[in-house]
Amino acid sequence: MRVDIITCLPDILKGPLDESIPARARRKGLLEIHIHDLREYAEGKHRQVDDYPFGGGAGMVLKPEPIFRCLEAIAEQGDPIDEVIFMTPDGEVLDQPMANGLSLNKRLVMIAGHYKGVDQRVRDHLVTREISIGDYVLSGGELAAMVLVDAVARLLPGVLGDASSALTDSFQDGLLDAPAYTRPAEFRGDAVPEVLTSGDHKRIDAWRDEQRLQKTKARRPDLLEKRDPSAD
Ligand code: 6GU
Repeated sequence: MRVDIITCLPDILKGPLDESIPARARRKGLLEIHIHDLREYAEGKHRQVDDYPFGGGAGMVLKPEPIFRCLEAIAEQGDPIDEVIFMTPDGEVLDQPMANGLSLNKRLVMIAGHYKGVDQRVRDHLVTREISIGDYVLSGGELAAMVLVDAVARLLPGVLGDASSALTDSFQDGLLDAPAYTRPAEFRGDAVPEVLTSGDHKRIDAWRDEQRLQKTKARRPDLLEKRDPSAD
């Protein structure tokens, strides 16, 4: 998969994408990330990327011309673009099924804007999807774009070592994960549940299923209502 990210703050994005799962996906050649500094597509001595909102109000709005020019330059390279995603708190809220669906694409573009937004003509003419990462406001779309890249990158075939591990995640079948333990079997007087050291995989699976169900009931009953019964 290729992901192009359009931003005025390219430095924010560099660190996280050079670490952990996105970095592993890139090393394996399964993910290619191109970061585009919007300022390079802005004109004039000041290379201005934003301006005051027509009609007044607080905050600056990203100008349309640099974004159009940047996207046109991006579209000339590589495979056809599948989705142009604008990261915005008023978008569709990201969840696991959405990440699964996006991971099937060959090429995504993400636009990370200011929190006061972007000229509406960008949204009307370039953007094919608007995505939020939750019901709270961030100061820009960069961190949200990172979250989306990470959620998608770990689903690309071959990125995770154990092929089944993405499928057993919390949320992947609508339930939260069971508690996990590692050695030592007893730590400061607190022992690992006996079943996990029993070697009886049928019992272990049954215990985990029950733990997942109880945890989901207690913490996220909304997930049980939304759940697809065929997930069992
Ligand atoms: Cl995508 N952008 C911003 N600025 N804030 C957010 C968000 C996105 N998702 C949740 N809050």
